[in-house]
Amino acid sequence: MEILDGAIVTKKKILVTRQAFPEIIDWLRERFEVEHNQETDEQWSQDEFRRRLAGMDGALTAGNDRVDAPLLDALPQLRAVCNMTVGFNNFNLADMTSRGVIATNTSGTLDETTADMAWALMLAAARRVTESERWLRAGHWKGWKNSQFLGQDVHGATLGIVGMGNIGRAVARRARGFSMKVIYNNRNRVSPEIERELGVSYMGLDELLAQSDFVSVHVPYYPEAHHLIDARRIALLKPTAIVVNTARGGIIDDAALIEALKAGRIAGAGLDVFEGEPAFNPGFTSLDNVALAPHIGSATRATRMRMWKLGADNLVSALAGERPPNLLNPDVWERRRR
Ligand code: 8YV
Repeated sequence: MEILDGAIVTKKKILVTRQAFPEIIDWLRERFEVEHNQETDEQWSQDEFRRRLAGMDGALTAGNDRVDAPLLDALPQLRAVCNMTVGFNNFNLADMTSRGVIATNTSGTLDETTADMAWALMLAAARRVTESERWLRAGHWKGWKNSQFLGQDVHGATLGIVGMGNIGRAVARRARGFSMKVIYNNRNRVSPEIERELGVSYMGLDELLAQSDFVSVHVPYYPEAHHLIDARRIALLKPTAIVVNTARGGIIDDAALIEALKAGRIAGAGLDVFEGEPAFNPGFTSLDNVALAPHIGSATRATRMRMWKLGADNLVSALAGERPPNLLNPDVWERRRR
């Protein structure tokens, strides 16, 4: 509650589910009554999430906070859930829409940063950077040898990009500096102008996998994308191929990927995301030919700040009755306007 020009104004209540930068919490506090998770930053169980959301008008959420019918039915006062992430596979959009709950994401905030990470993993896997560092730290280096950690050239190779959205395009632009041939697959072929500008050619997914030296995955997770790259498709890859995933766990069949890596049927992988993360298939840890990272694709201070700020802006708009900039379910909005 706040007194404004002598009148008592009740601030709306919001929940911030993960630890945000303090200036974001301060900014939100000027506008809302804020409950947060600043101290622990632990992922709450679904029960705890529901309990903490009781009485809230809105929430600022991260990628693991599941919002679906069972949760929403217990929270009839909830008006808006705003992800501070680009991916929104934690939302059941149909459930949110049918209950009139606004959903937003933060598209456009992390494209270049995630593209940088895809390249970091591609180069690390190709040049065996993490593997050779482990070996060096373990004290094995006794001197130079011609055959030590022979890797693969990235420059001049063929890069297959699966998913030509904003991040896929940012990856393609970087490939120019490496003189790569870039082929891509996407649900919808992009316009000839964009293909020309990026210097990329469209290809069916199977053919792309068979032709690529490097494959980088940039499709969002949606039900049909589950195991898009499965055992059959992994078998199409060249024995020298390296696969990079900075998109979402579950798009690649991790067990099939591990089999292929173990058997040397492909050369390597660079992975920032895993099926069932933060748990992940323990088979990866004993493989030398994979560079692994704990979902840090967007993890730079500047980018995370942009994500939080845009997520907060969306929440402020949504709860002020203004159309939020990154509205994911316009039907809810249309219904409210009528
Ligand atoms: C987030 C992401 O860090 O925005 C996304 O879709 O995958 C990441 O950048 C993560 O989802 C936070 O939960």
